[in-house]
Amino acid sequence: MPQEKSIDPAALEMLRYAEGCGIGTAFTRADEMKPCPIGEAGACCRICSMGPCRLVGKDAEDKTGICGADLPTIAARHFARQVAGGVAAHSDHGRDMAMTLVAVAKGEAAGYVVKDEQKLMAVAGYLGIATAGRSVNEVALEVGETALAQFGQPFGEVATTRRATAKRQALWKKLGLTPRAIDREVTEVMHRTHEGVDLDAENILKSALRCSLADGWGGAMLSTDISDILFGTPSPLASEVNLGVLKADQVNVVVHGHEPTLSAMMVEASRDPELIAAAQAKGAAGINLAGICCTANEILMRFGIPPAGNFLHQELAVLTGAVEAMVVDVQCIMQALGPLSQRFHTKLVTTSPKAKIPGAVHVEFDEQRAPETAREIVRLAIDNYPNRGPVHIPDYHEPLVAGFSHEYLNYMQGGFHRSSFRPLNDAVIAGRVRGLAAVVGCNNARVTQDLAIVELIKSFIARDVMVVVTGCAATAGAKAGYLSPEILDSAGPGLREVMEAIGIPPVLHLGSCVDNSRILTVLTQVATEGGLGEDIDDLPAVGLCPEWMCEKAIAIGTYFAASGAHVIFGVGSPVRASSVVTGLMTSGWERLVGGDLEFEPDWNRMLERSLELIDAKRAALKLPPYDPAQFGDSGDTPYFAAIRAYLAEHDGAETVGSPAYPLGEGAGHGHTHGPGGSPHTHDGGADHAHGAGQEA
Ligand code: BF8
Ligand code: SF4
Repeated sequence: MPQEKSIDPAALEMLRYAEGCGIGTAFTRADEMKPCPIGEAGACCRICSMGPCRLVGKDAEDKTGICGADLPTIAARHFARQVAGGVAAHSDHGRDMAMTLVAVAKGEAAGYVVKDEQKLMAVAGYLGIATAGRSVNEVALEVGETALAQFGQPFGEVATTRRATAKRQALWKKLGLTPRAIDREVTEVMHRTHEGVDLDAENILKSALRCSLADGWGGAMLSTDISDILFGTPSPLASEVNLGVLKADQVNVVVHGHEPTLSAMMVEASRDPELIAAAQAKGAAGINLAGICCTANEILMRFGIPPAGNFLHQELAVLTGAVEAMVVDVQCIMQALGPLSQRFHTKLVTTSPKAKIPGAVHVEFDEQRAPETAREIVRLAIDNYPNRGPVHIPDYHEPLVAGFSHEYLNYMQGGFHRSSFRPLNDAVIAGRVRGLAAVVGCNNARVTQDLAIVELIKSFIARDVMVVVTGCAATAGAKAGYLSPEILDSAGPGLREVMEAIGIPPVLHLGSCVDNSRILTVLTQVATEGGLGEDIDDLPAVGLCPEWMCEKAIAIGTYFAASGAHVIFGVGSPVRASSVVTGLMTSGWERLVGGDLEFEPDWNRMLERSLELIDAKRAALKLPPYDPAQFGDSGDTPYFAAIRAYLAEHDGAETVGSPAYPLGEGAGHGHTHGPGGSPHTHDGGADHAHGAGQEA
């Protein structure tokens, strides 16, 4: 049934349209190809050519592969390799960011500058780099080189792990879990899980924990920090989301993938008056830039560019027939886009030497000539506009507020000079806020798109649990209207009162998947602010990844567990076949590091379990039990009144054809302007949003 495919009416409309055109998508391919039940549960080993060995049947836990490897070893090895794959992806992205920073500092990357000097100095501080009396570029060069050293240093430990609590750092040291160098941890997991090396499931999983920390507290954290340095630390801005952000009368360019380097240049290119004039000469009203997946989050957070959707929307965007160019870099890009784009006029443009797709045009991104590359791609899209066939854009676009960073949350709670998390901690202590939930991660074609994500967000805020979101889960929440300030009305009275007082919405978009590192530093500050214990494992907080799909999600879940958080994934467990490994990752890890990783396909049970975990932490902290009737209704603050008034008046996204502010100001106001500055706003000219606050 189509309605089982997605809760998003735009997706459902496009799936009906695809069916009419006789075109398959990931949604239909998921029906046609069932997952292999052996591999899915972690019971298949294909590490050497004596296999693949499949340990199945009622006595599977007593069987071994040809080499004698048992089910715990096989499941743990496969899981560890998934972690290593995810860490490699995030960290290689982080490395590219560091390379760009070095090139900028040396004056070799035209078009880029250090946009957020304050963040540069803060990062220099974490890395132990002197800043006094040095130029911005000198500091930037040393920050970039120090960041690069974290990948391959022969001795020492990954420097950014020093941002964890002292207690956590000591625990990691005691357990031998402190990552030494990012690449080394990935390599070591690959070595240990090679045929005939580490054959003890518990020991294999320990290496997976250490490897994951090289991501969250290493590669991903550096990626976030350097992106903030180069493109600005996010602060709140308004935009809109879903396929309806595509414009029937404009040249639509969709950027898809993960890295902000090229997409930031695409923002600039698509605002270029010369290129806009070229688009007009072809009969288009302008150039419209939109995003998919985490590239969308990167340029939403800093430039207000509207996301056209999350992971499962990539094919649907091409199906609209309105996309002149889909420009991809790395990660989460379906090969299906190659043949699909050839059935439409869409030019699929690959840009990374690491990621080519049959059927695509390759325009290689080179940071030394980034603005030219971006302009070349926009030109290609403009030239493609006259080739358009029939266009079908579903008319759904929801307003949203995004752009929350750790720095901004600090600012909101105490101003520039007295920044703190005191108001939030006090609210949790008093029970106005029951706890915190991070809802993150992917779409997965095996489950109803966005359903579990949106139901969890909705259920949490109604129960006074504050929610932070990243990645495709953030886009899912936004499409369903949960990132609109209007949603304050759906929050429980205690949460609502606090959010109004602080001046933030109950669901905070913290960015892309590498920006999950922001959640680590936020939790660390909450834990050290006072009154809620000493470390992340003391907090009434839980992490959820309801629709996990890829190895990066597994890496993220693992580093949150290793940092002390309880983590619950949806869909299904990749180690289900082994009760031993399941036990090691739940009670075993909880004893070891205070956090754990559980898998629960039913979102209702994910919710129950989350609330149980949150309430248990409250009890352990001797906080008053959560009482939903304790706090009454509250009024509106001027902050929300202002956002509401803005949305009522402007109801629409920024389009790059009509910039309301020059690119150079993008997010540079992050630290210096306050919340008093209105959220980034733009003159949209978009028509009305549909399905606001739609229910699943
Ligand atoms: O890095 S949430 S589907 S786009 S992996 Fe991919 Fe998953 Fe989306 Fe972002 Ni994250
Ligand atoms: Fe089979 Fe062992 Fe080879 Fe794995 S490593 S495929 S269990 S023989």
